[in-house]
Amino acid sequence: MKSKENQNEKLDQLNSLSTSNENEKLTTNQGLKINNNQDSLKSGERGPSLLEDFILREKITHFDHERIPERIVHARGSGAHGVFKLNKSLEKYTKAKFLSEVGKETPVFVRFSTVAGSKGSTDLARDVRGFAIKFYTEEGNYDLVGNNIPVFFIQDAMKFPDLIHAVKPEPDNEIPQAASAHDTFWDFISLMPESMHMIMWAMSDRAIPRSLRMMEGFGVHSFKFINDEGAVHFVKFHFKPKLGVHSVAWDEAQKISGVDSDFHKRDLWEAIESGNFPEWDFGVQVIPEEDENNFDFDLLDPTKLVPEELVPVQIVGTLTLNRNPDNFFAETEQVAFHPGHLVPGIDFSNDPLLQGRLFSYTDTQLSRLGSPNFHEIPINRSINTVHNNQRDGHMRQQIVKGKVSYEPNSIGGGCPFQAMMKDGGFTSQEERVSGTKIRARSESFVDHYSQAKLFYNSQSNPEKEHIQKALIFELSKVDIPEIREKVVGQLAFIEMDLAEKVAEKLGLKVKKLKEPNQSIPADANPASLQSKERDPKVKISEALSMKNTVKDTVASRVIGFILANGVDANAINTLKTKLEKQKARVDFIAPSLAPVKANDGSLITPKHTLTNTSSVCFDALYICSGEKSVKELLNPENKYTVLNFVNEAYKHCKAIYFGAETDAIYKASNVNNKKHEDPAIITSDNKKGDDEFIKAVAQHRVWELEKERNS
Ligand code: HDE
Repeated sequence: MKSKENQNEKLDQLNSLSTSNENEKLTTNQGLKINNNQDSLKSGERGPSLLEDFILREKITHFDHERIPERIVHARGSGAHGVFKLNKSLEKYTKAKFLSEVGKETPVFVRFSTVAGSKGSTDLARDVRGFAIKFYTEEGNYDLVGNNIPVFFIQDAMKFPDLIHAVKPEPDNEIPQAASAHDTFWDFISLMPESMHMIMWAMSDRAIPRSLRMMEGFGVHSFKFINDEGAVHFVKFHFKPKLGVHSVAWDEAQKISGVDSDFHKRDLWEAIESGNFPEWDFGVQVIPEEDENNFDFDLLDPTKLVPEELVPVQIVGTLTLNRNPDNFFAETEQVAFHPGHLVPGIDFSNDPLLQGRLFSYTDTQLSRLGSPNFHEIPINRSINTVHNNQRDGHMRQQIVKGKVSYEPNSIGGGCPFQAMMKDGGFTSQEERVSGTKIRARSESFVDHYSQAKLFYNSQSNPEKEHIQKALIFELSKVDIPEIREKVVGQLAFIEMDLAEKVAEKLGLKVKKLKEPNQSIPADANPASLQSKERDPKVKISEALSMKNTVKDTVASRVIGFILANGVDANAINTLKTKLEKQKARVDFIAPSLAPVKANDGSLITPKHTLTNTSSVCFDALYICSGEKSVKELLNPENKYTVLNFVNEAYKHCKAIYFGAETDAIYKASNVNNKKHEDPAIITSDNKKGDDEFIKAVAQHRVWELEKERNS
């Protein structure tokens, strides 16, 4: 019923565009009312068009320039507005007002993205996800431009263009799109031991999230907090999703890319529209400046994380996304983030990757948005009024009055004045810096494998298997055998068992490398050449495994109800009410879009047909009760599709509920004949019902039964 209402609402909206305000007439960009928007001006009805047709030319010229260059990385994105609320003051560590006053609410705009693919590429690529937040604070905009993975591939900004060139489609034939499974990426990686920790994350299920709402966010680099007294602490930023961190299976990801390449974008949009607002706990790991050198890794090295066992994450705030953009281009496309958009109380560390970023982001906006006035685009405007002597430039919006555009001045009464520190004037940390001018890397960056090991060893068995399979998939797409061999050689430094399992499927023998990067001259700094492992304090970290994530909610999960005429209305309504009470969503899937007549005569409007969607778009399936319905679902026209739904959901470790009288479907599917105690398969036989099903949906998947389900 709901979907019918939605349809009507949509029609109303469409109609309202033409009828809502009769006084709103079509005009040119100069405000001239247009009398005919159907035909161009011609010399005779069948004659050539006239050059003087300024209305046609304005319309087409604007159209010709509708596209702007897409982001060089993170081109594909989805954004939303929201609010950041502080629940616990960090005043002890930082003078940033939005982190000091308990209860304070700061408006935000968040943009999630994939990295490698172009703007029109699929959401479900195996990739890192960007997690960029613009906080519109009263002290100016603060941007936290992070990722869903807490470390990065490289240690120094110098290598970023190389990394991105390697992962992007190959330059001769522009293949493959939004995929790292190709020669140039793995060629680069095979020669970059420092990337191995990140590779473990990127090959894990973190790189194929179920939803943008179910990913963690990390600031990645160490930043600095500065308090009122000038005391300095290092800080790592974390966002932990209240729905838990969940992912799809790789087979599923590939299929979603075909069925709905906007899967994440749509999921975020629909969750917000339905009032299921995505939420994250915001937390910080705070480290006193004097402890900087007390770790078995360098805090400035972006290929390292700070294990939560060493420094716990203090949860201090909540990030909630509660409003979709009104216009994708104006907001999500034109939003311009920059790690250098700071507020007093937060500063950079000397992480050499972060330092390079500080230059890059303004530069890229200049070519992407085309003007130094990108801060005047509504989505980028600070809520604190901007006063300065910058003037002019492309597309200037602000009309500044008066003669003065310099400082100091008397003519303008000295305005605008510099702000004292007590007025919130920004000052950088007074840091003593001395050193030889040198193009080199610190020896303290030299351990490339310990944390790769930490991550791999912290995974559950199914997670480890997924990493192995991802590596096998990726490397099997690499054409040059030597590259595969070298990567396997790198893996051997992480875990011999991992290297051997991958090698076996590639038909290789493991050869441990001696000098991983032979392309770097021998007199270059040794830090980038070899790895000297340290003995890390933490060998297993629970926070790194998704096994330990939140699994007690079905909120915003999408459950597909498969049904046909004669279905048991009562059973459907009972389960649907229970699920919706817990904020899950129910979608009806039927052989056609014609309303389904239930056994009590009521009509149910399907949202999908069996053929316009697929089980990969749902978190769980309910095969609705009713003998007649089952008969129709198993007729020759529907049988294959229905069984495919069930078999795929089974393969992808989802919860499946076989309602009463659906035995024939159960028996014809792959679920049958398994001797297992599978908690996520609900049948009337195993005496389980609605409540067990809902519990199973909340668990997300039974990954531990994956082998059994696929055997
Ligand atoms: Fe970015 N990055 N990046 N990056 N990055 C961009 O800026 C760059 C890095 C990240 O939704 C670009 O506006 C360099 C790390 C996100 O609009 C560009 C280096 C992390 C987004 C750029 C890095 C990120 C970007 C492209 C190495 C995680 C999307 C368009 C020195 C902490 C923001 C743009 C959005 C975007 C440069 C490394 C995150 C070209 C040079 C590490 C989330 O300026």
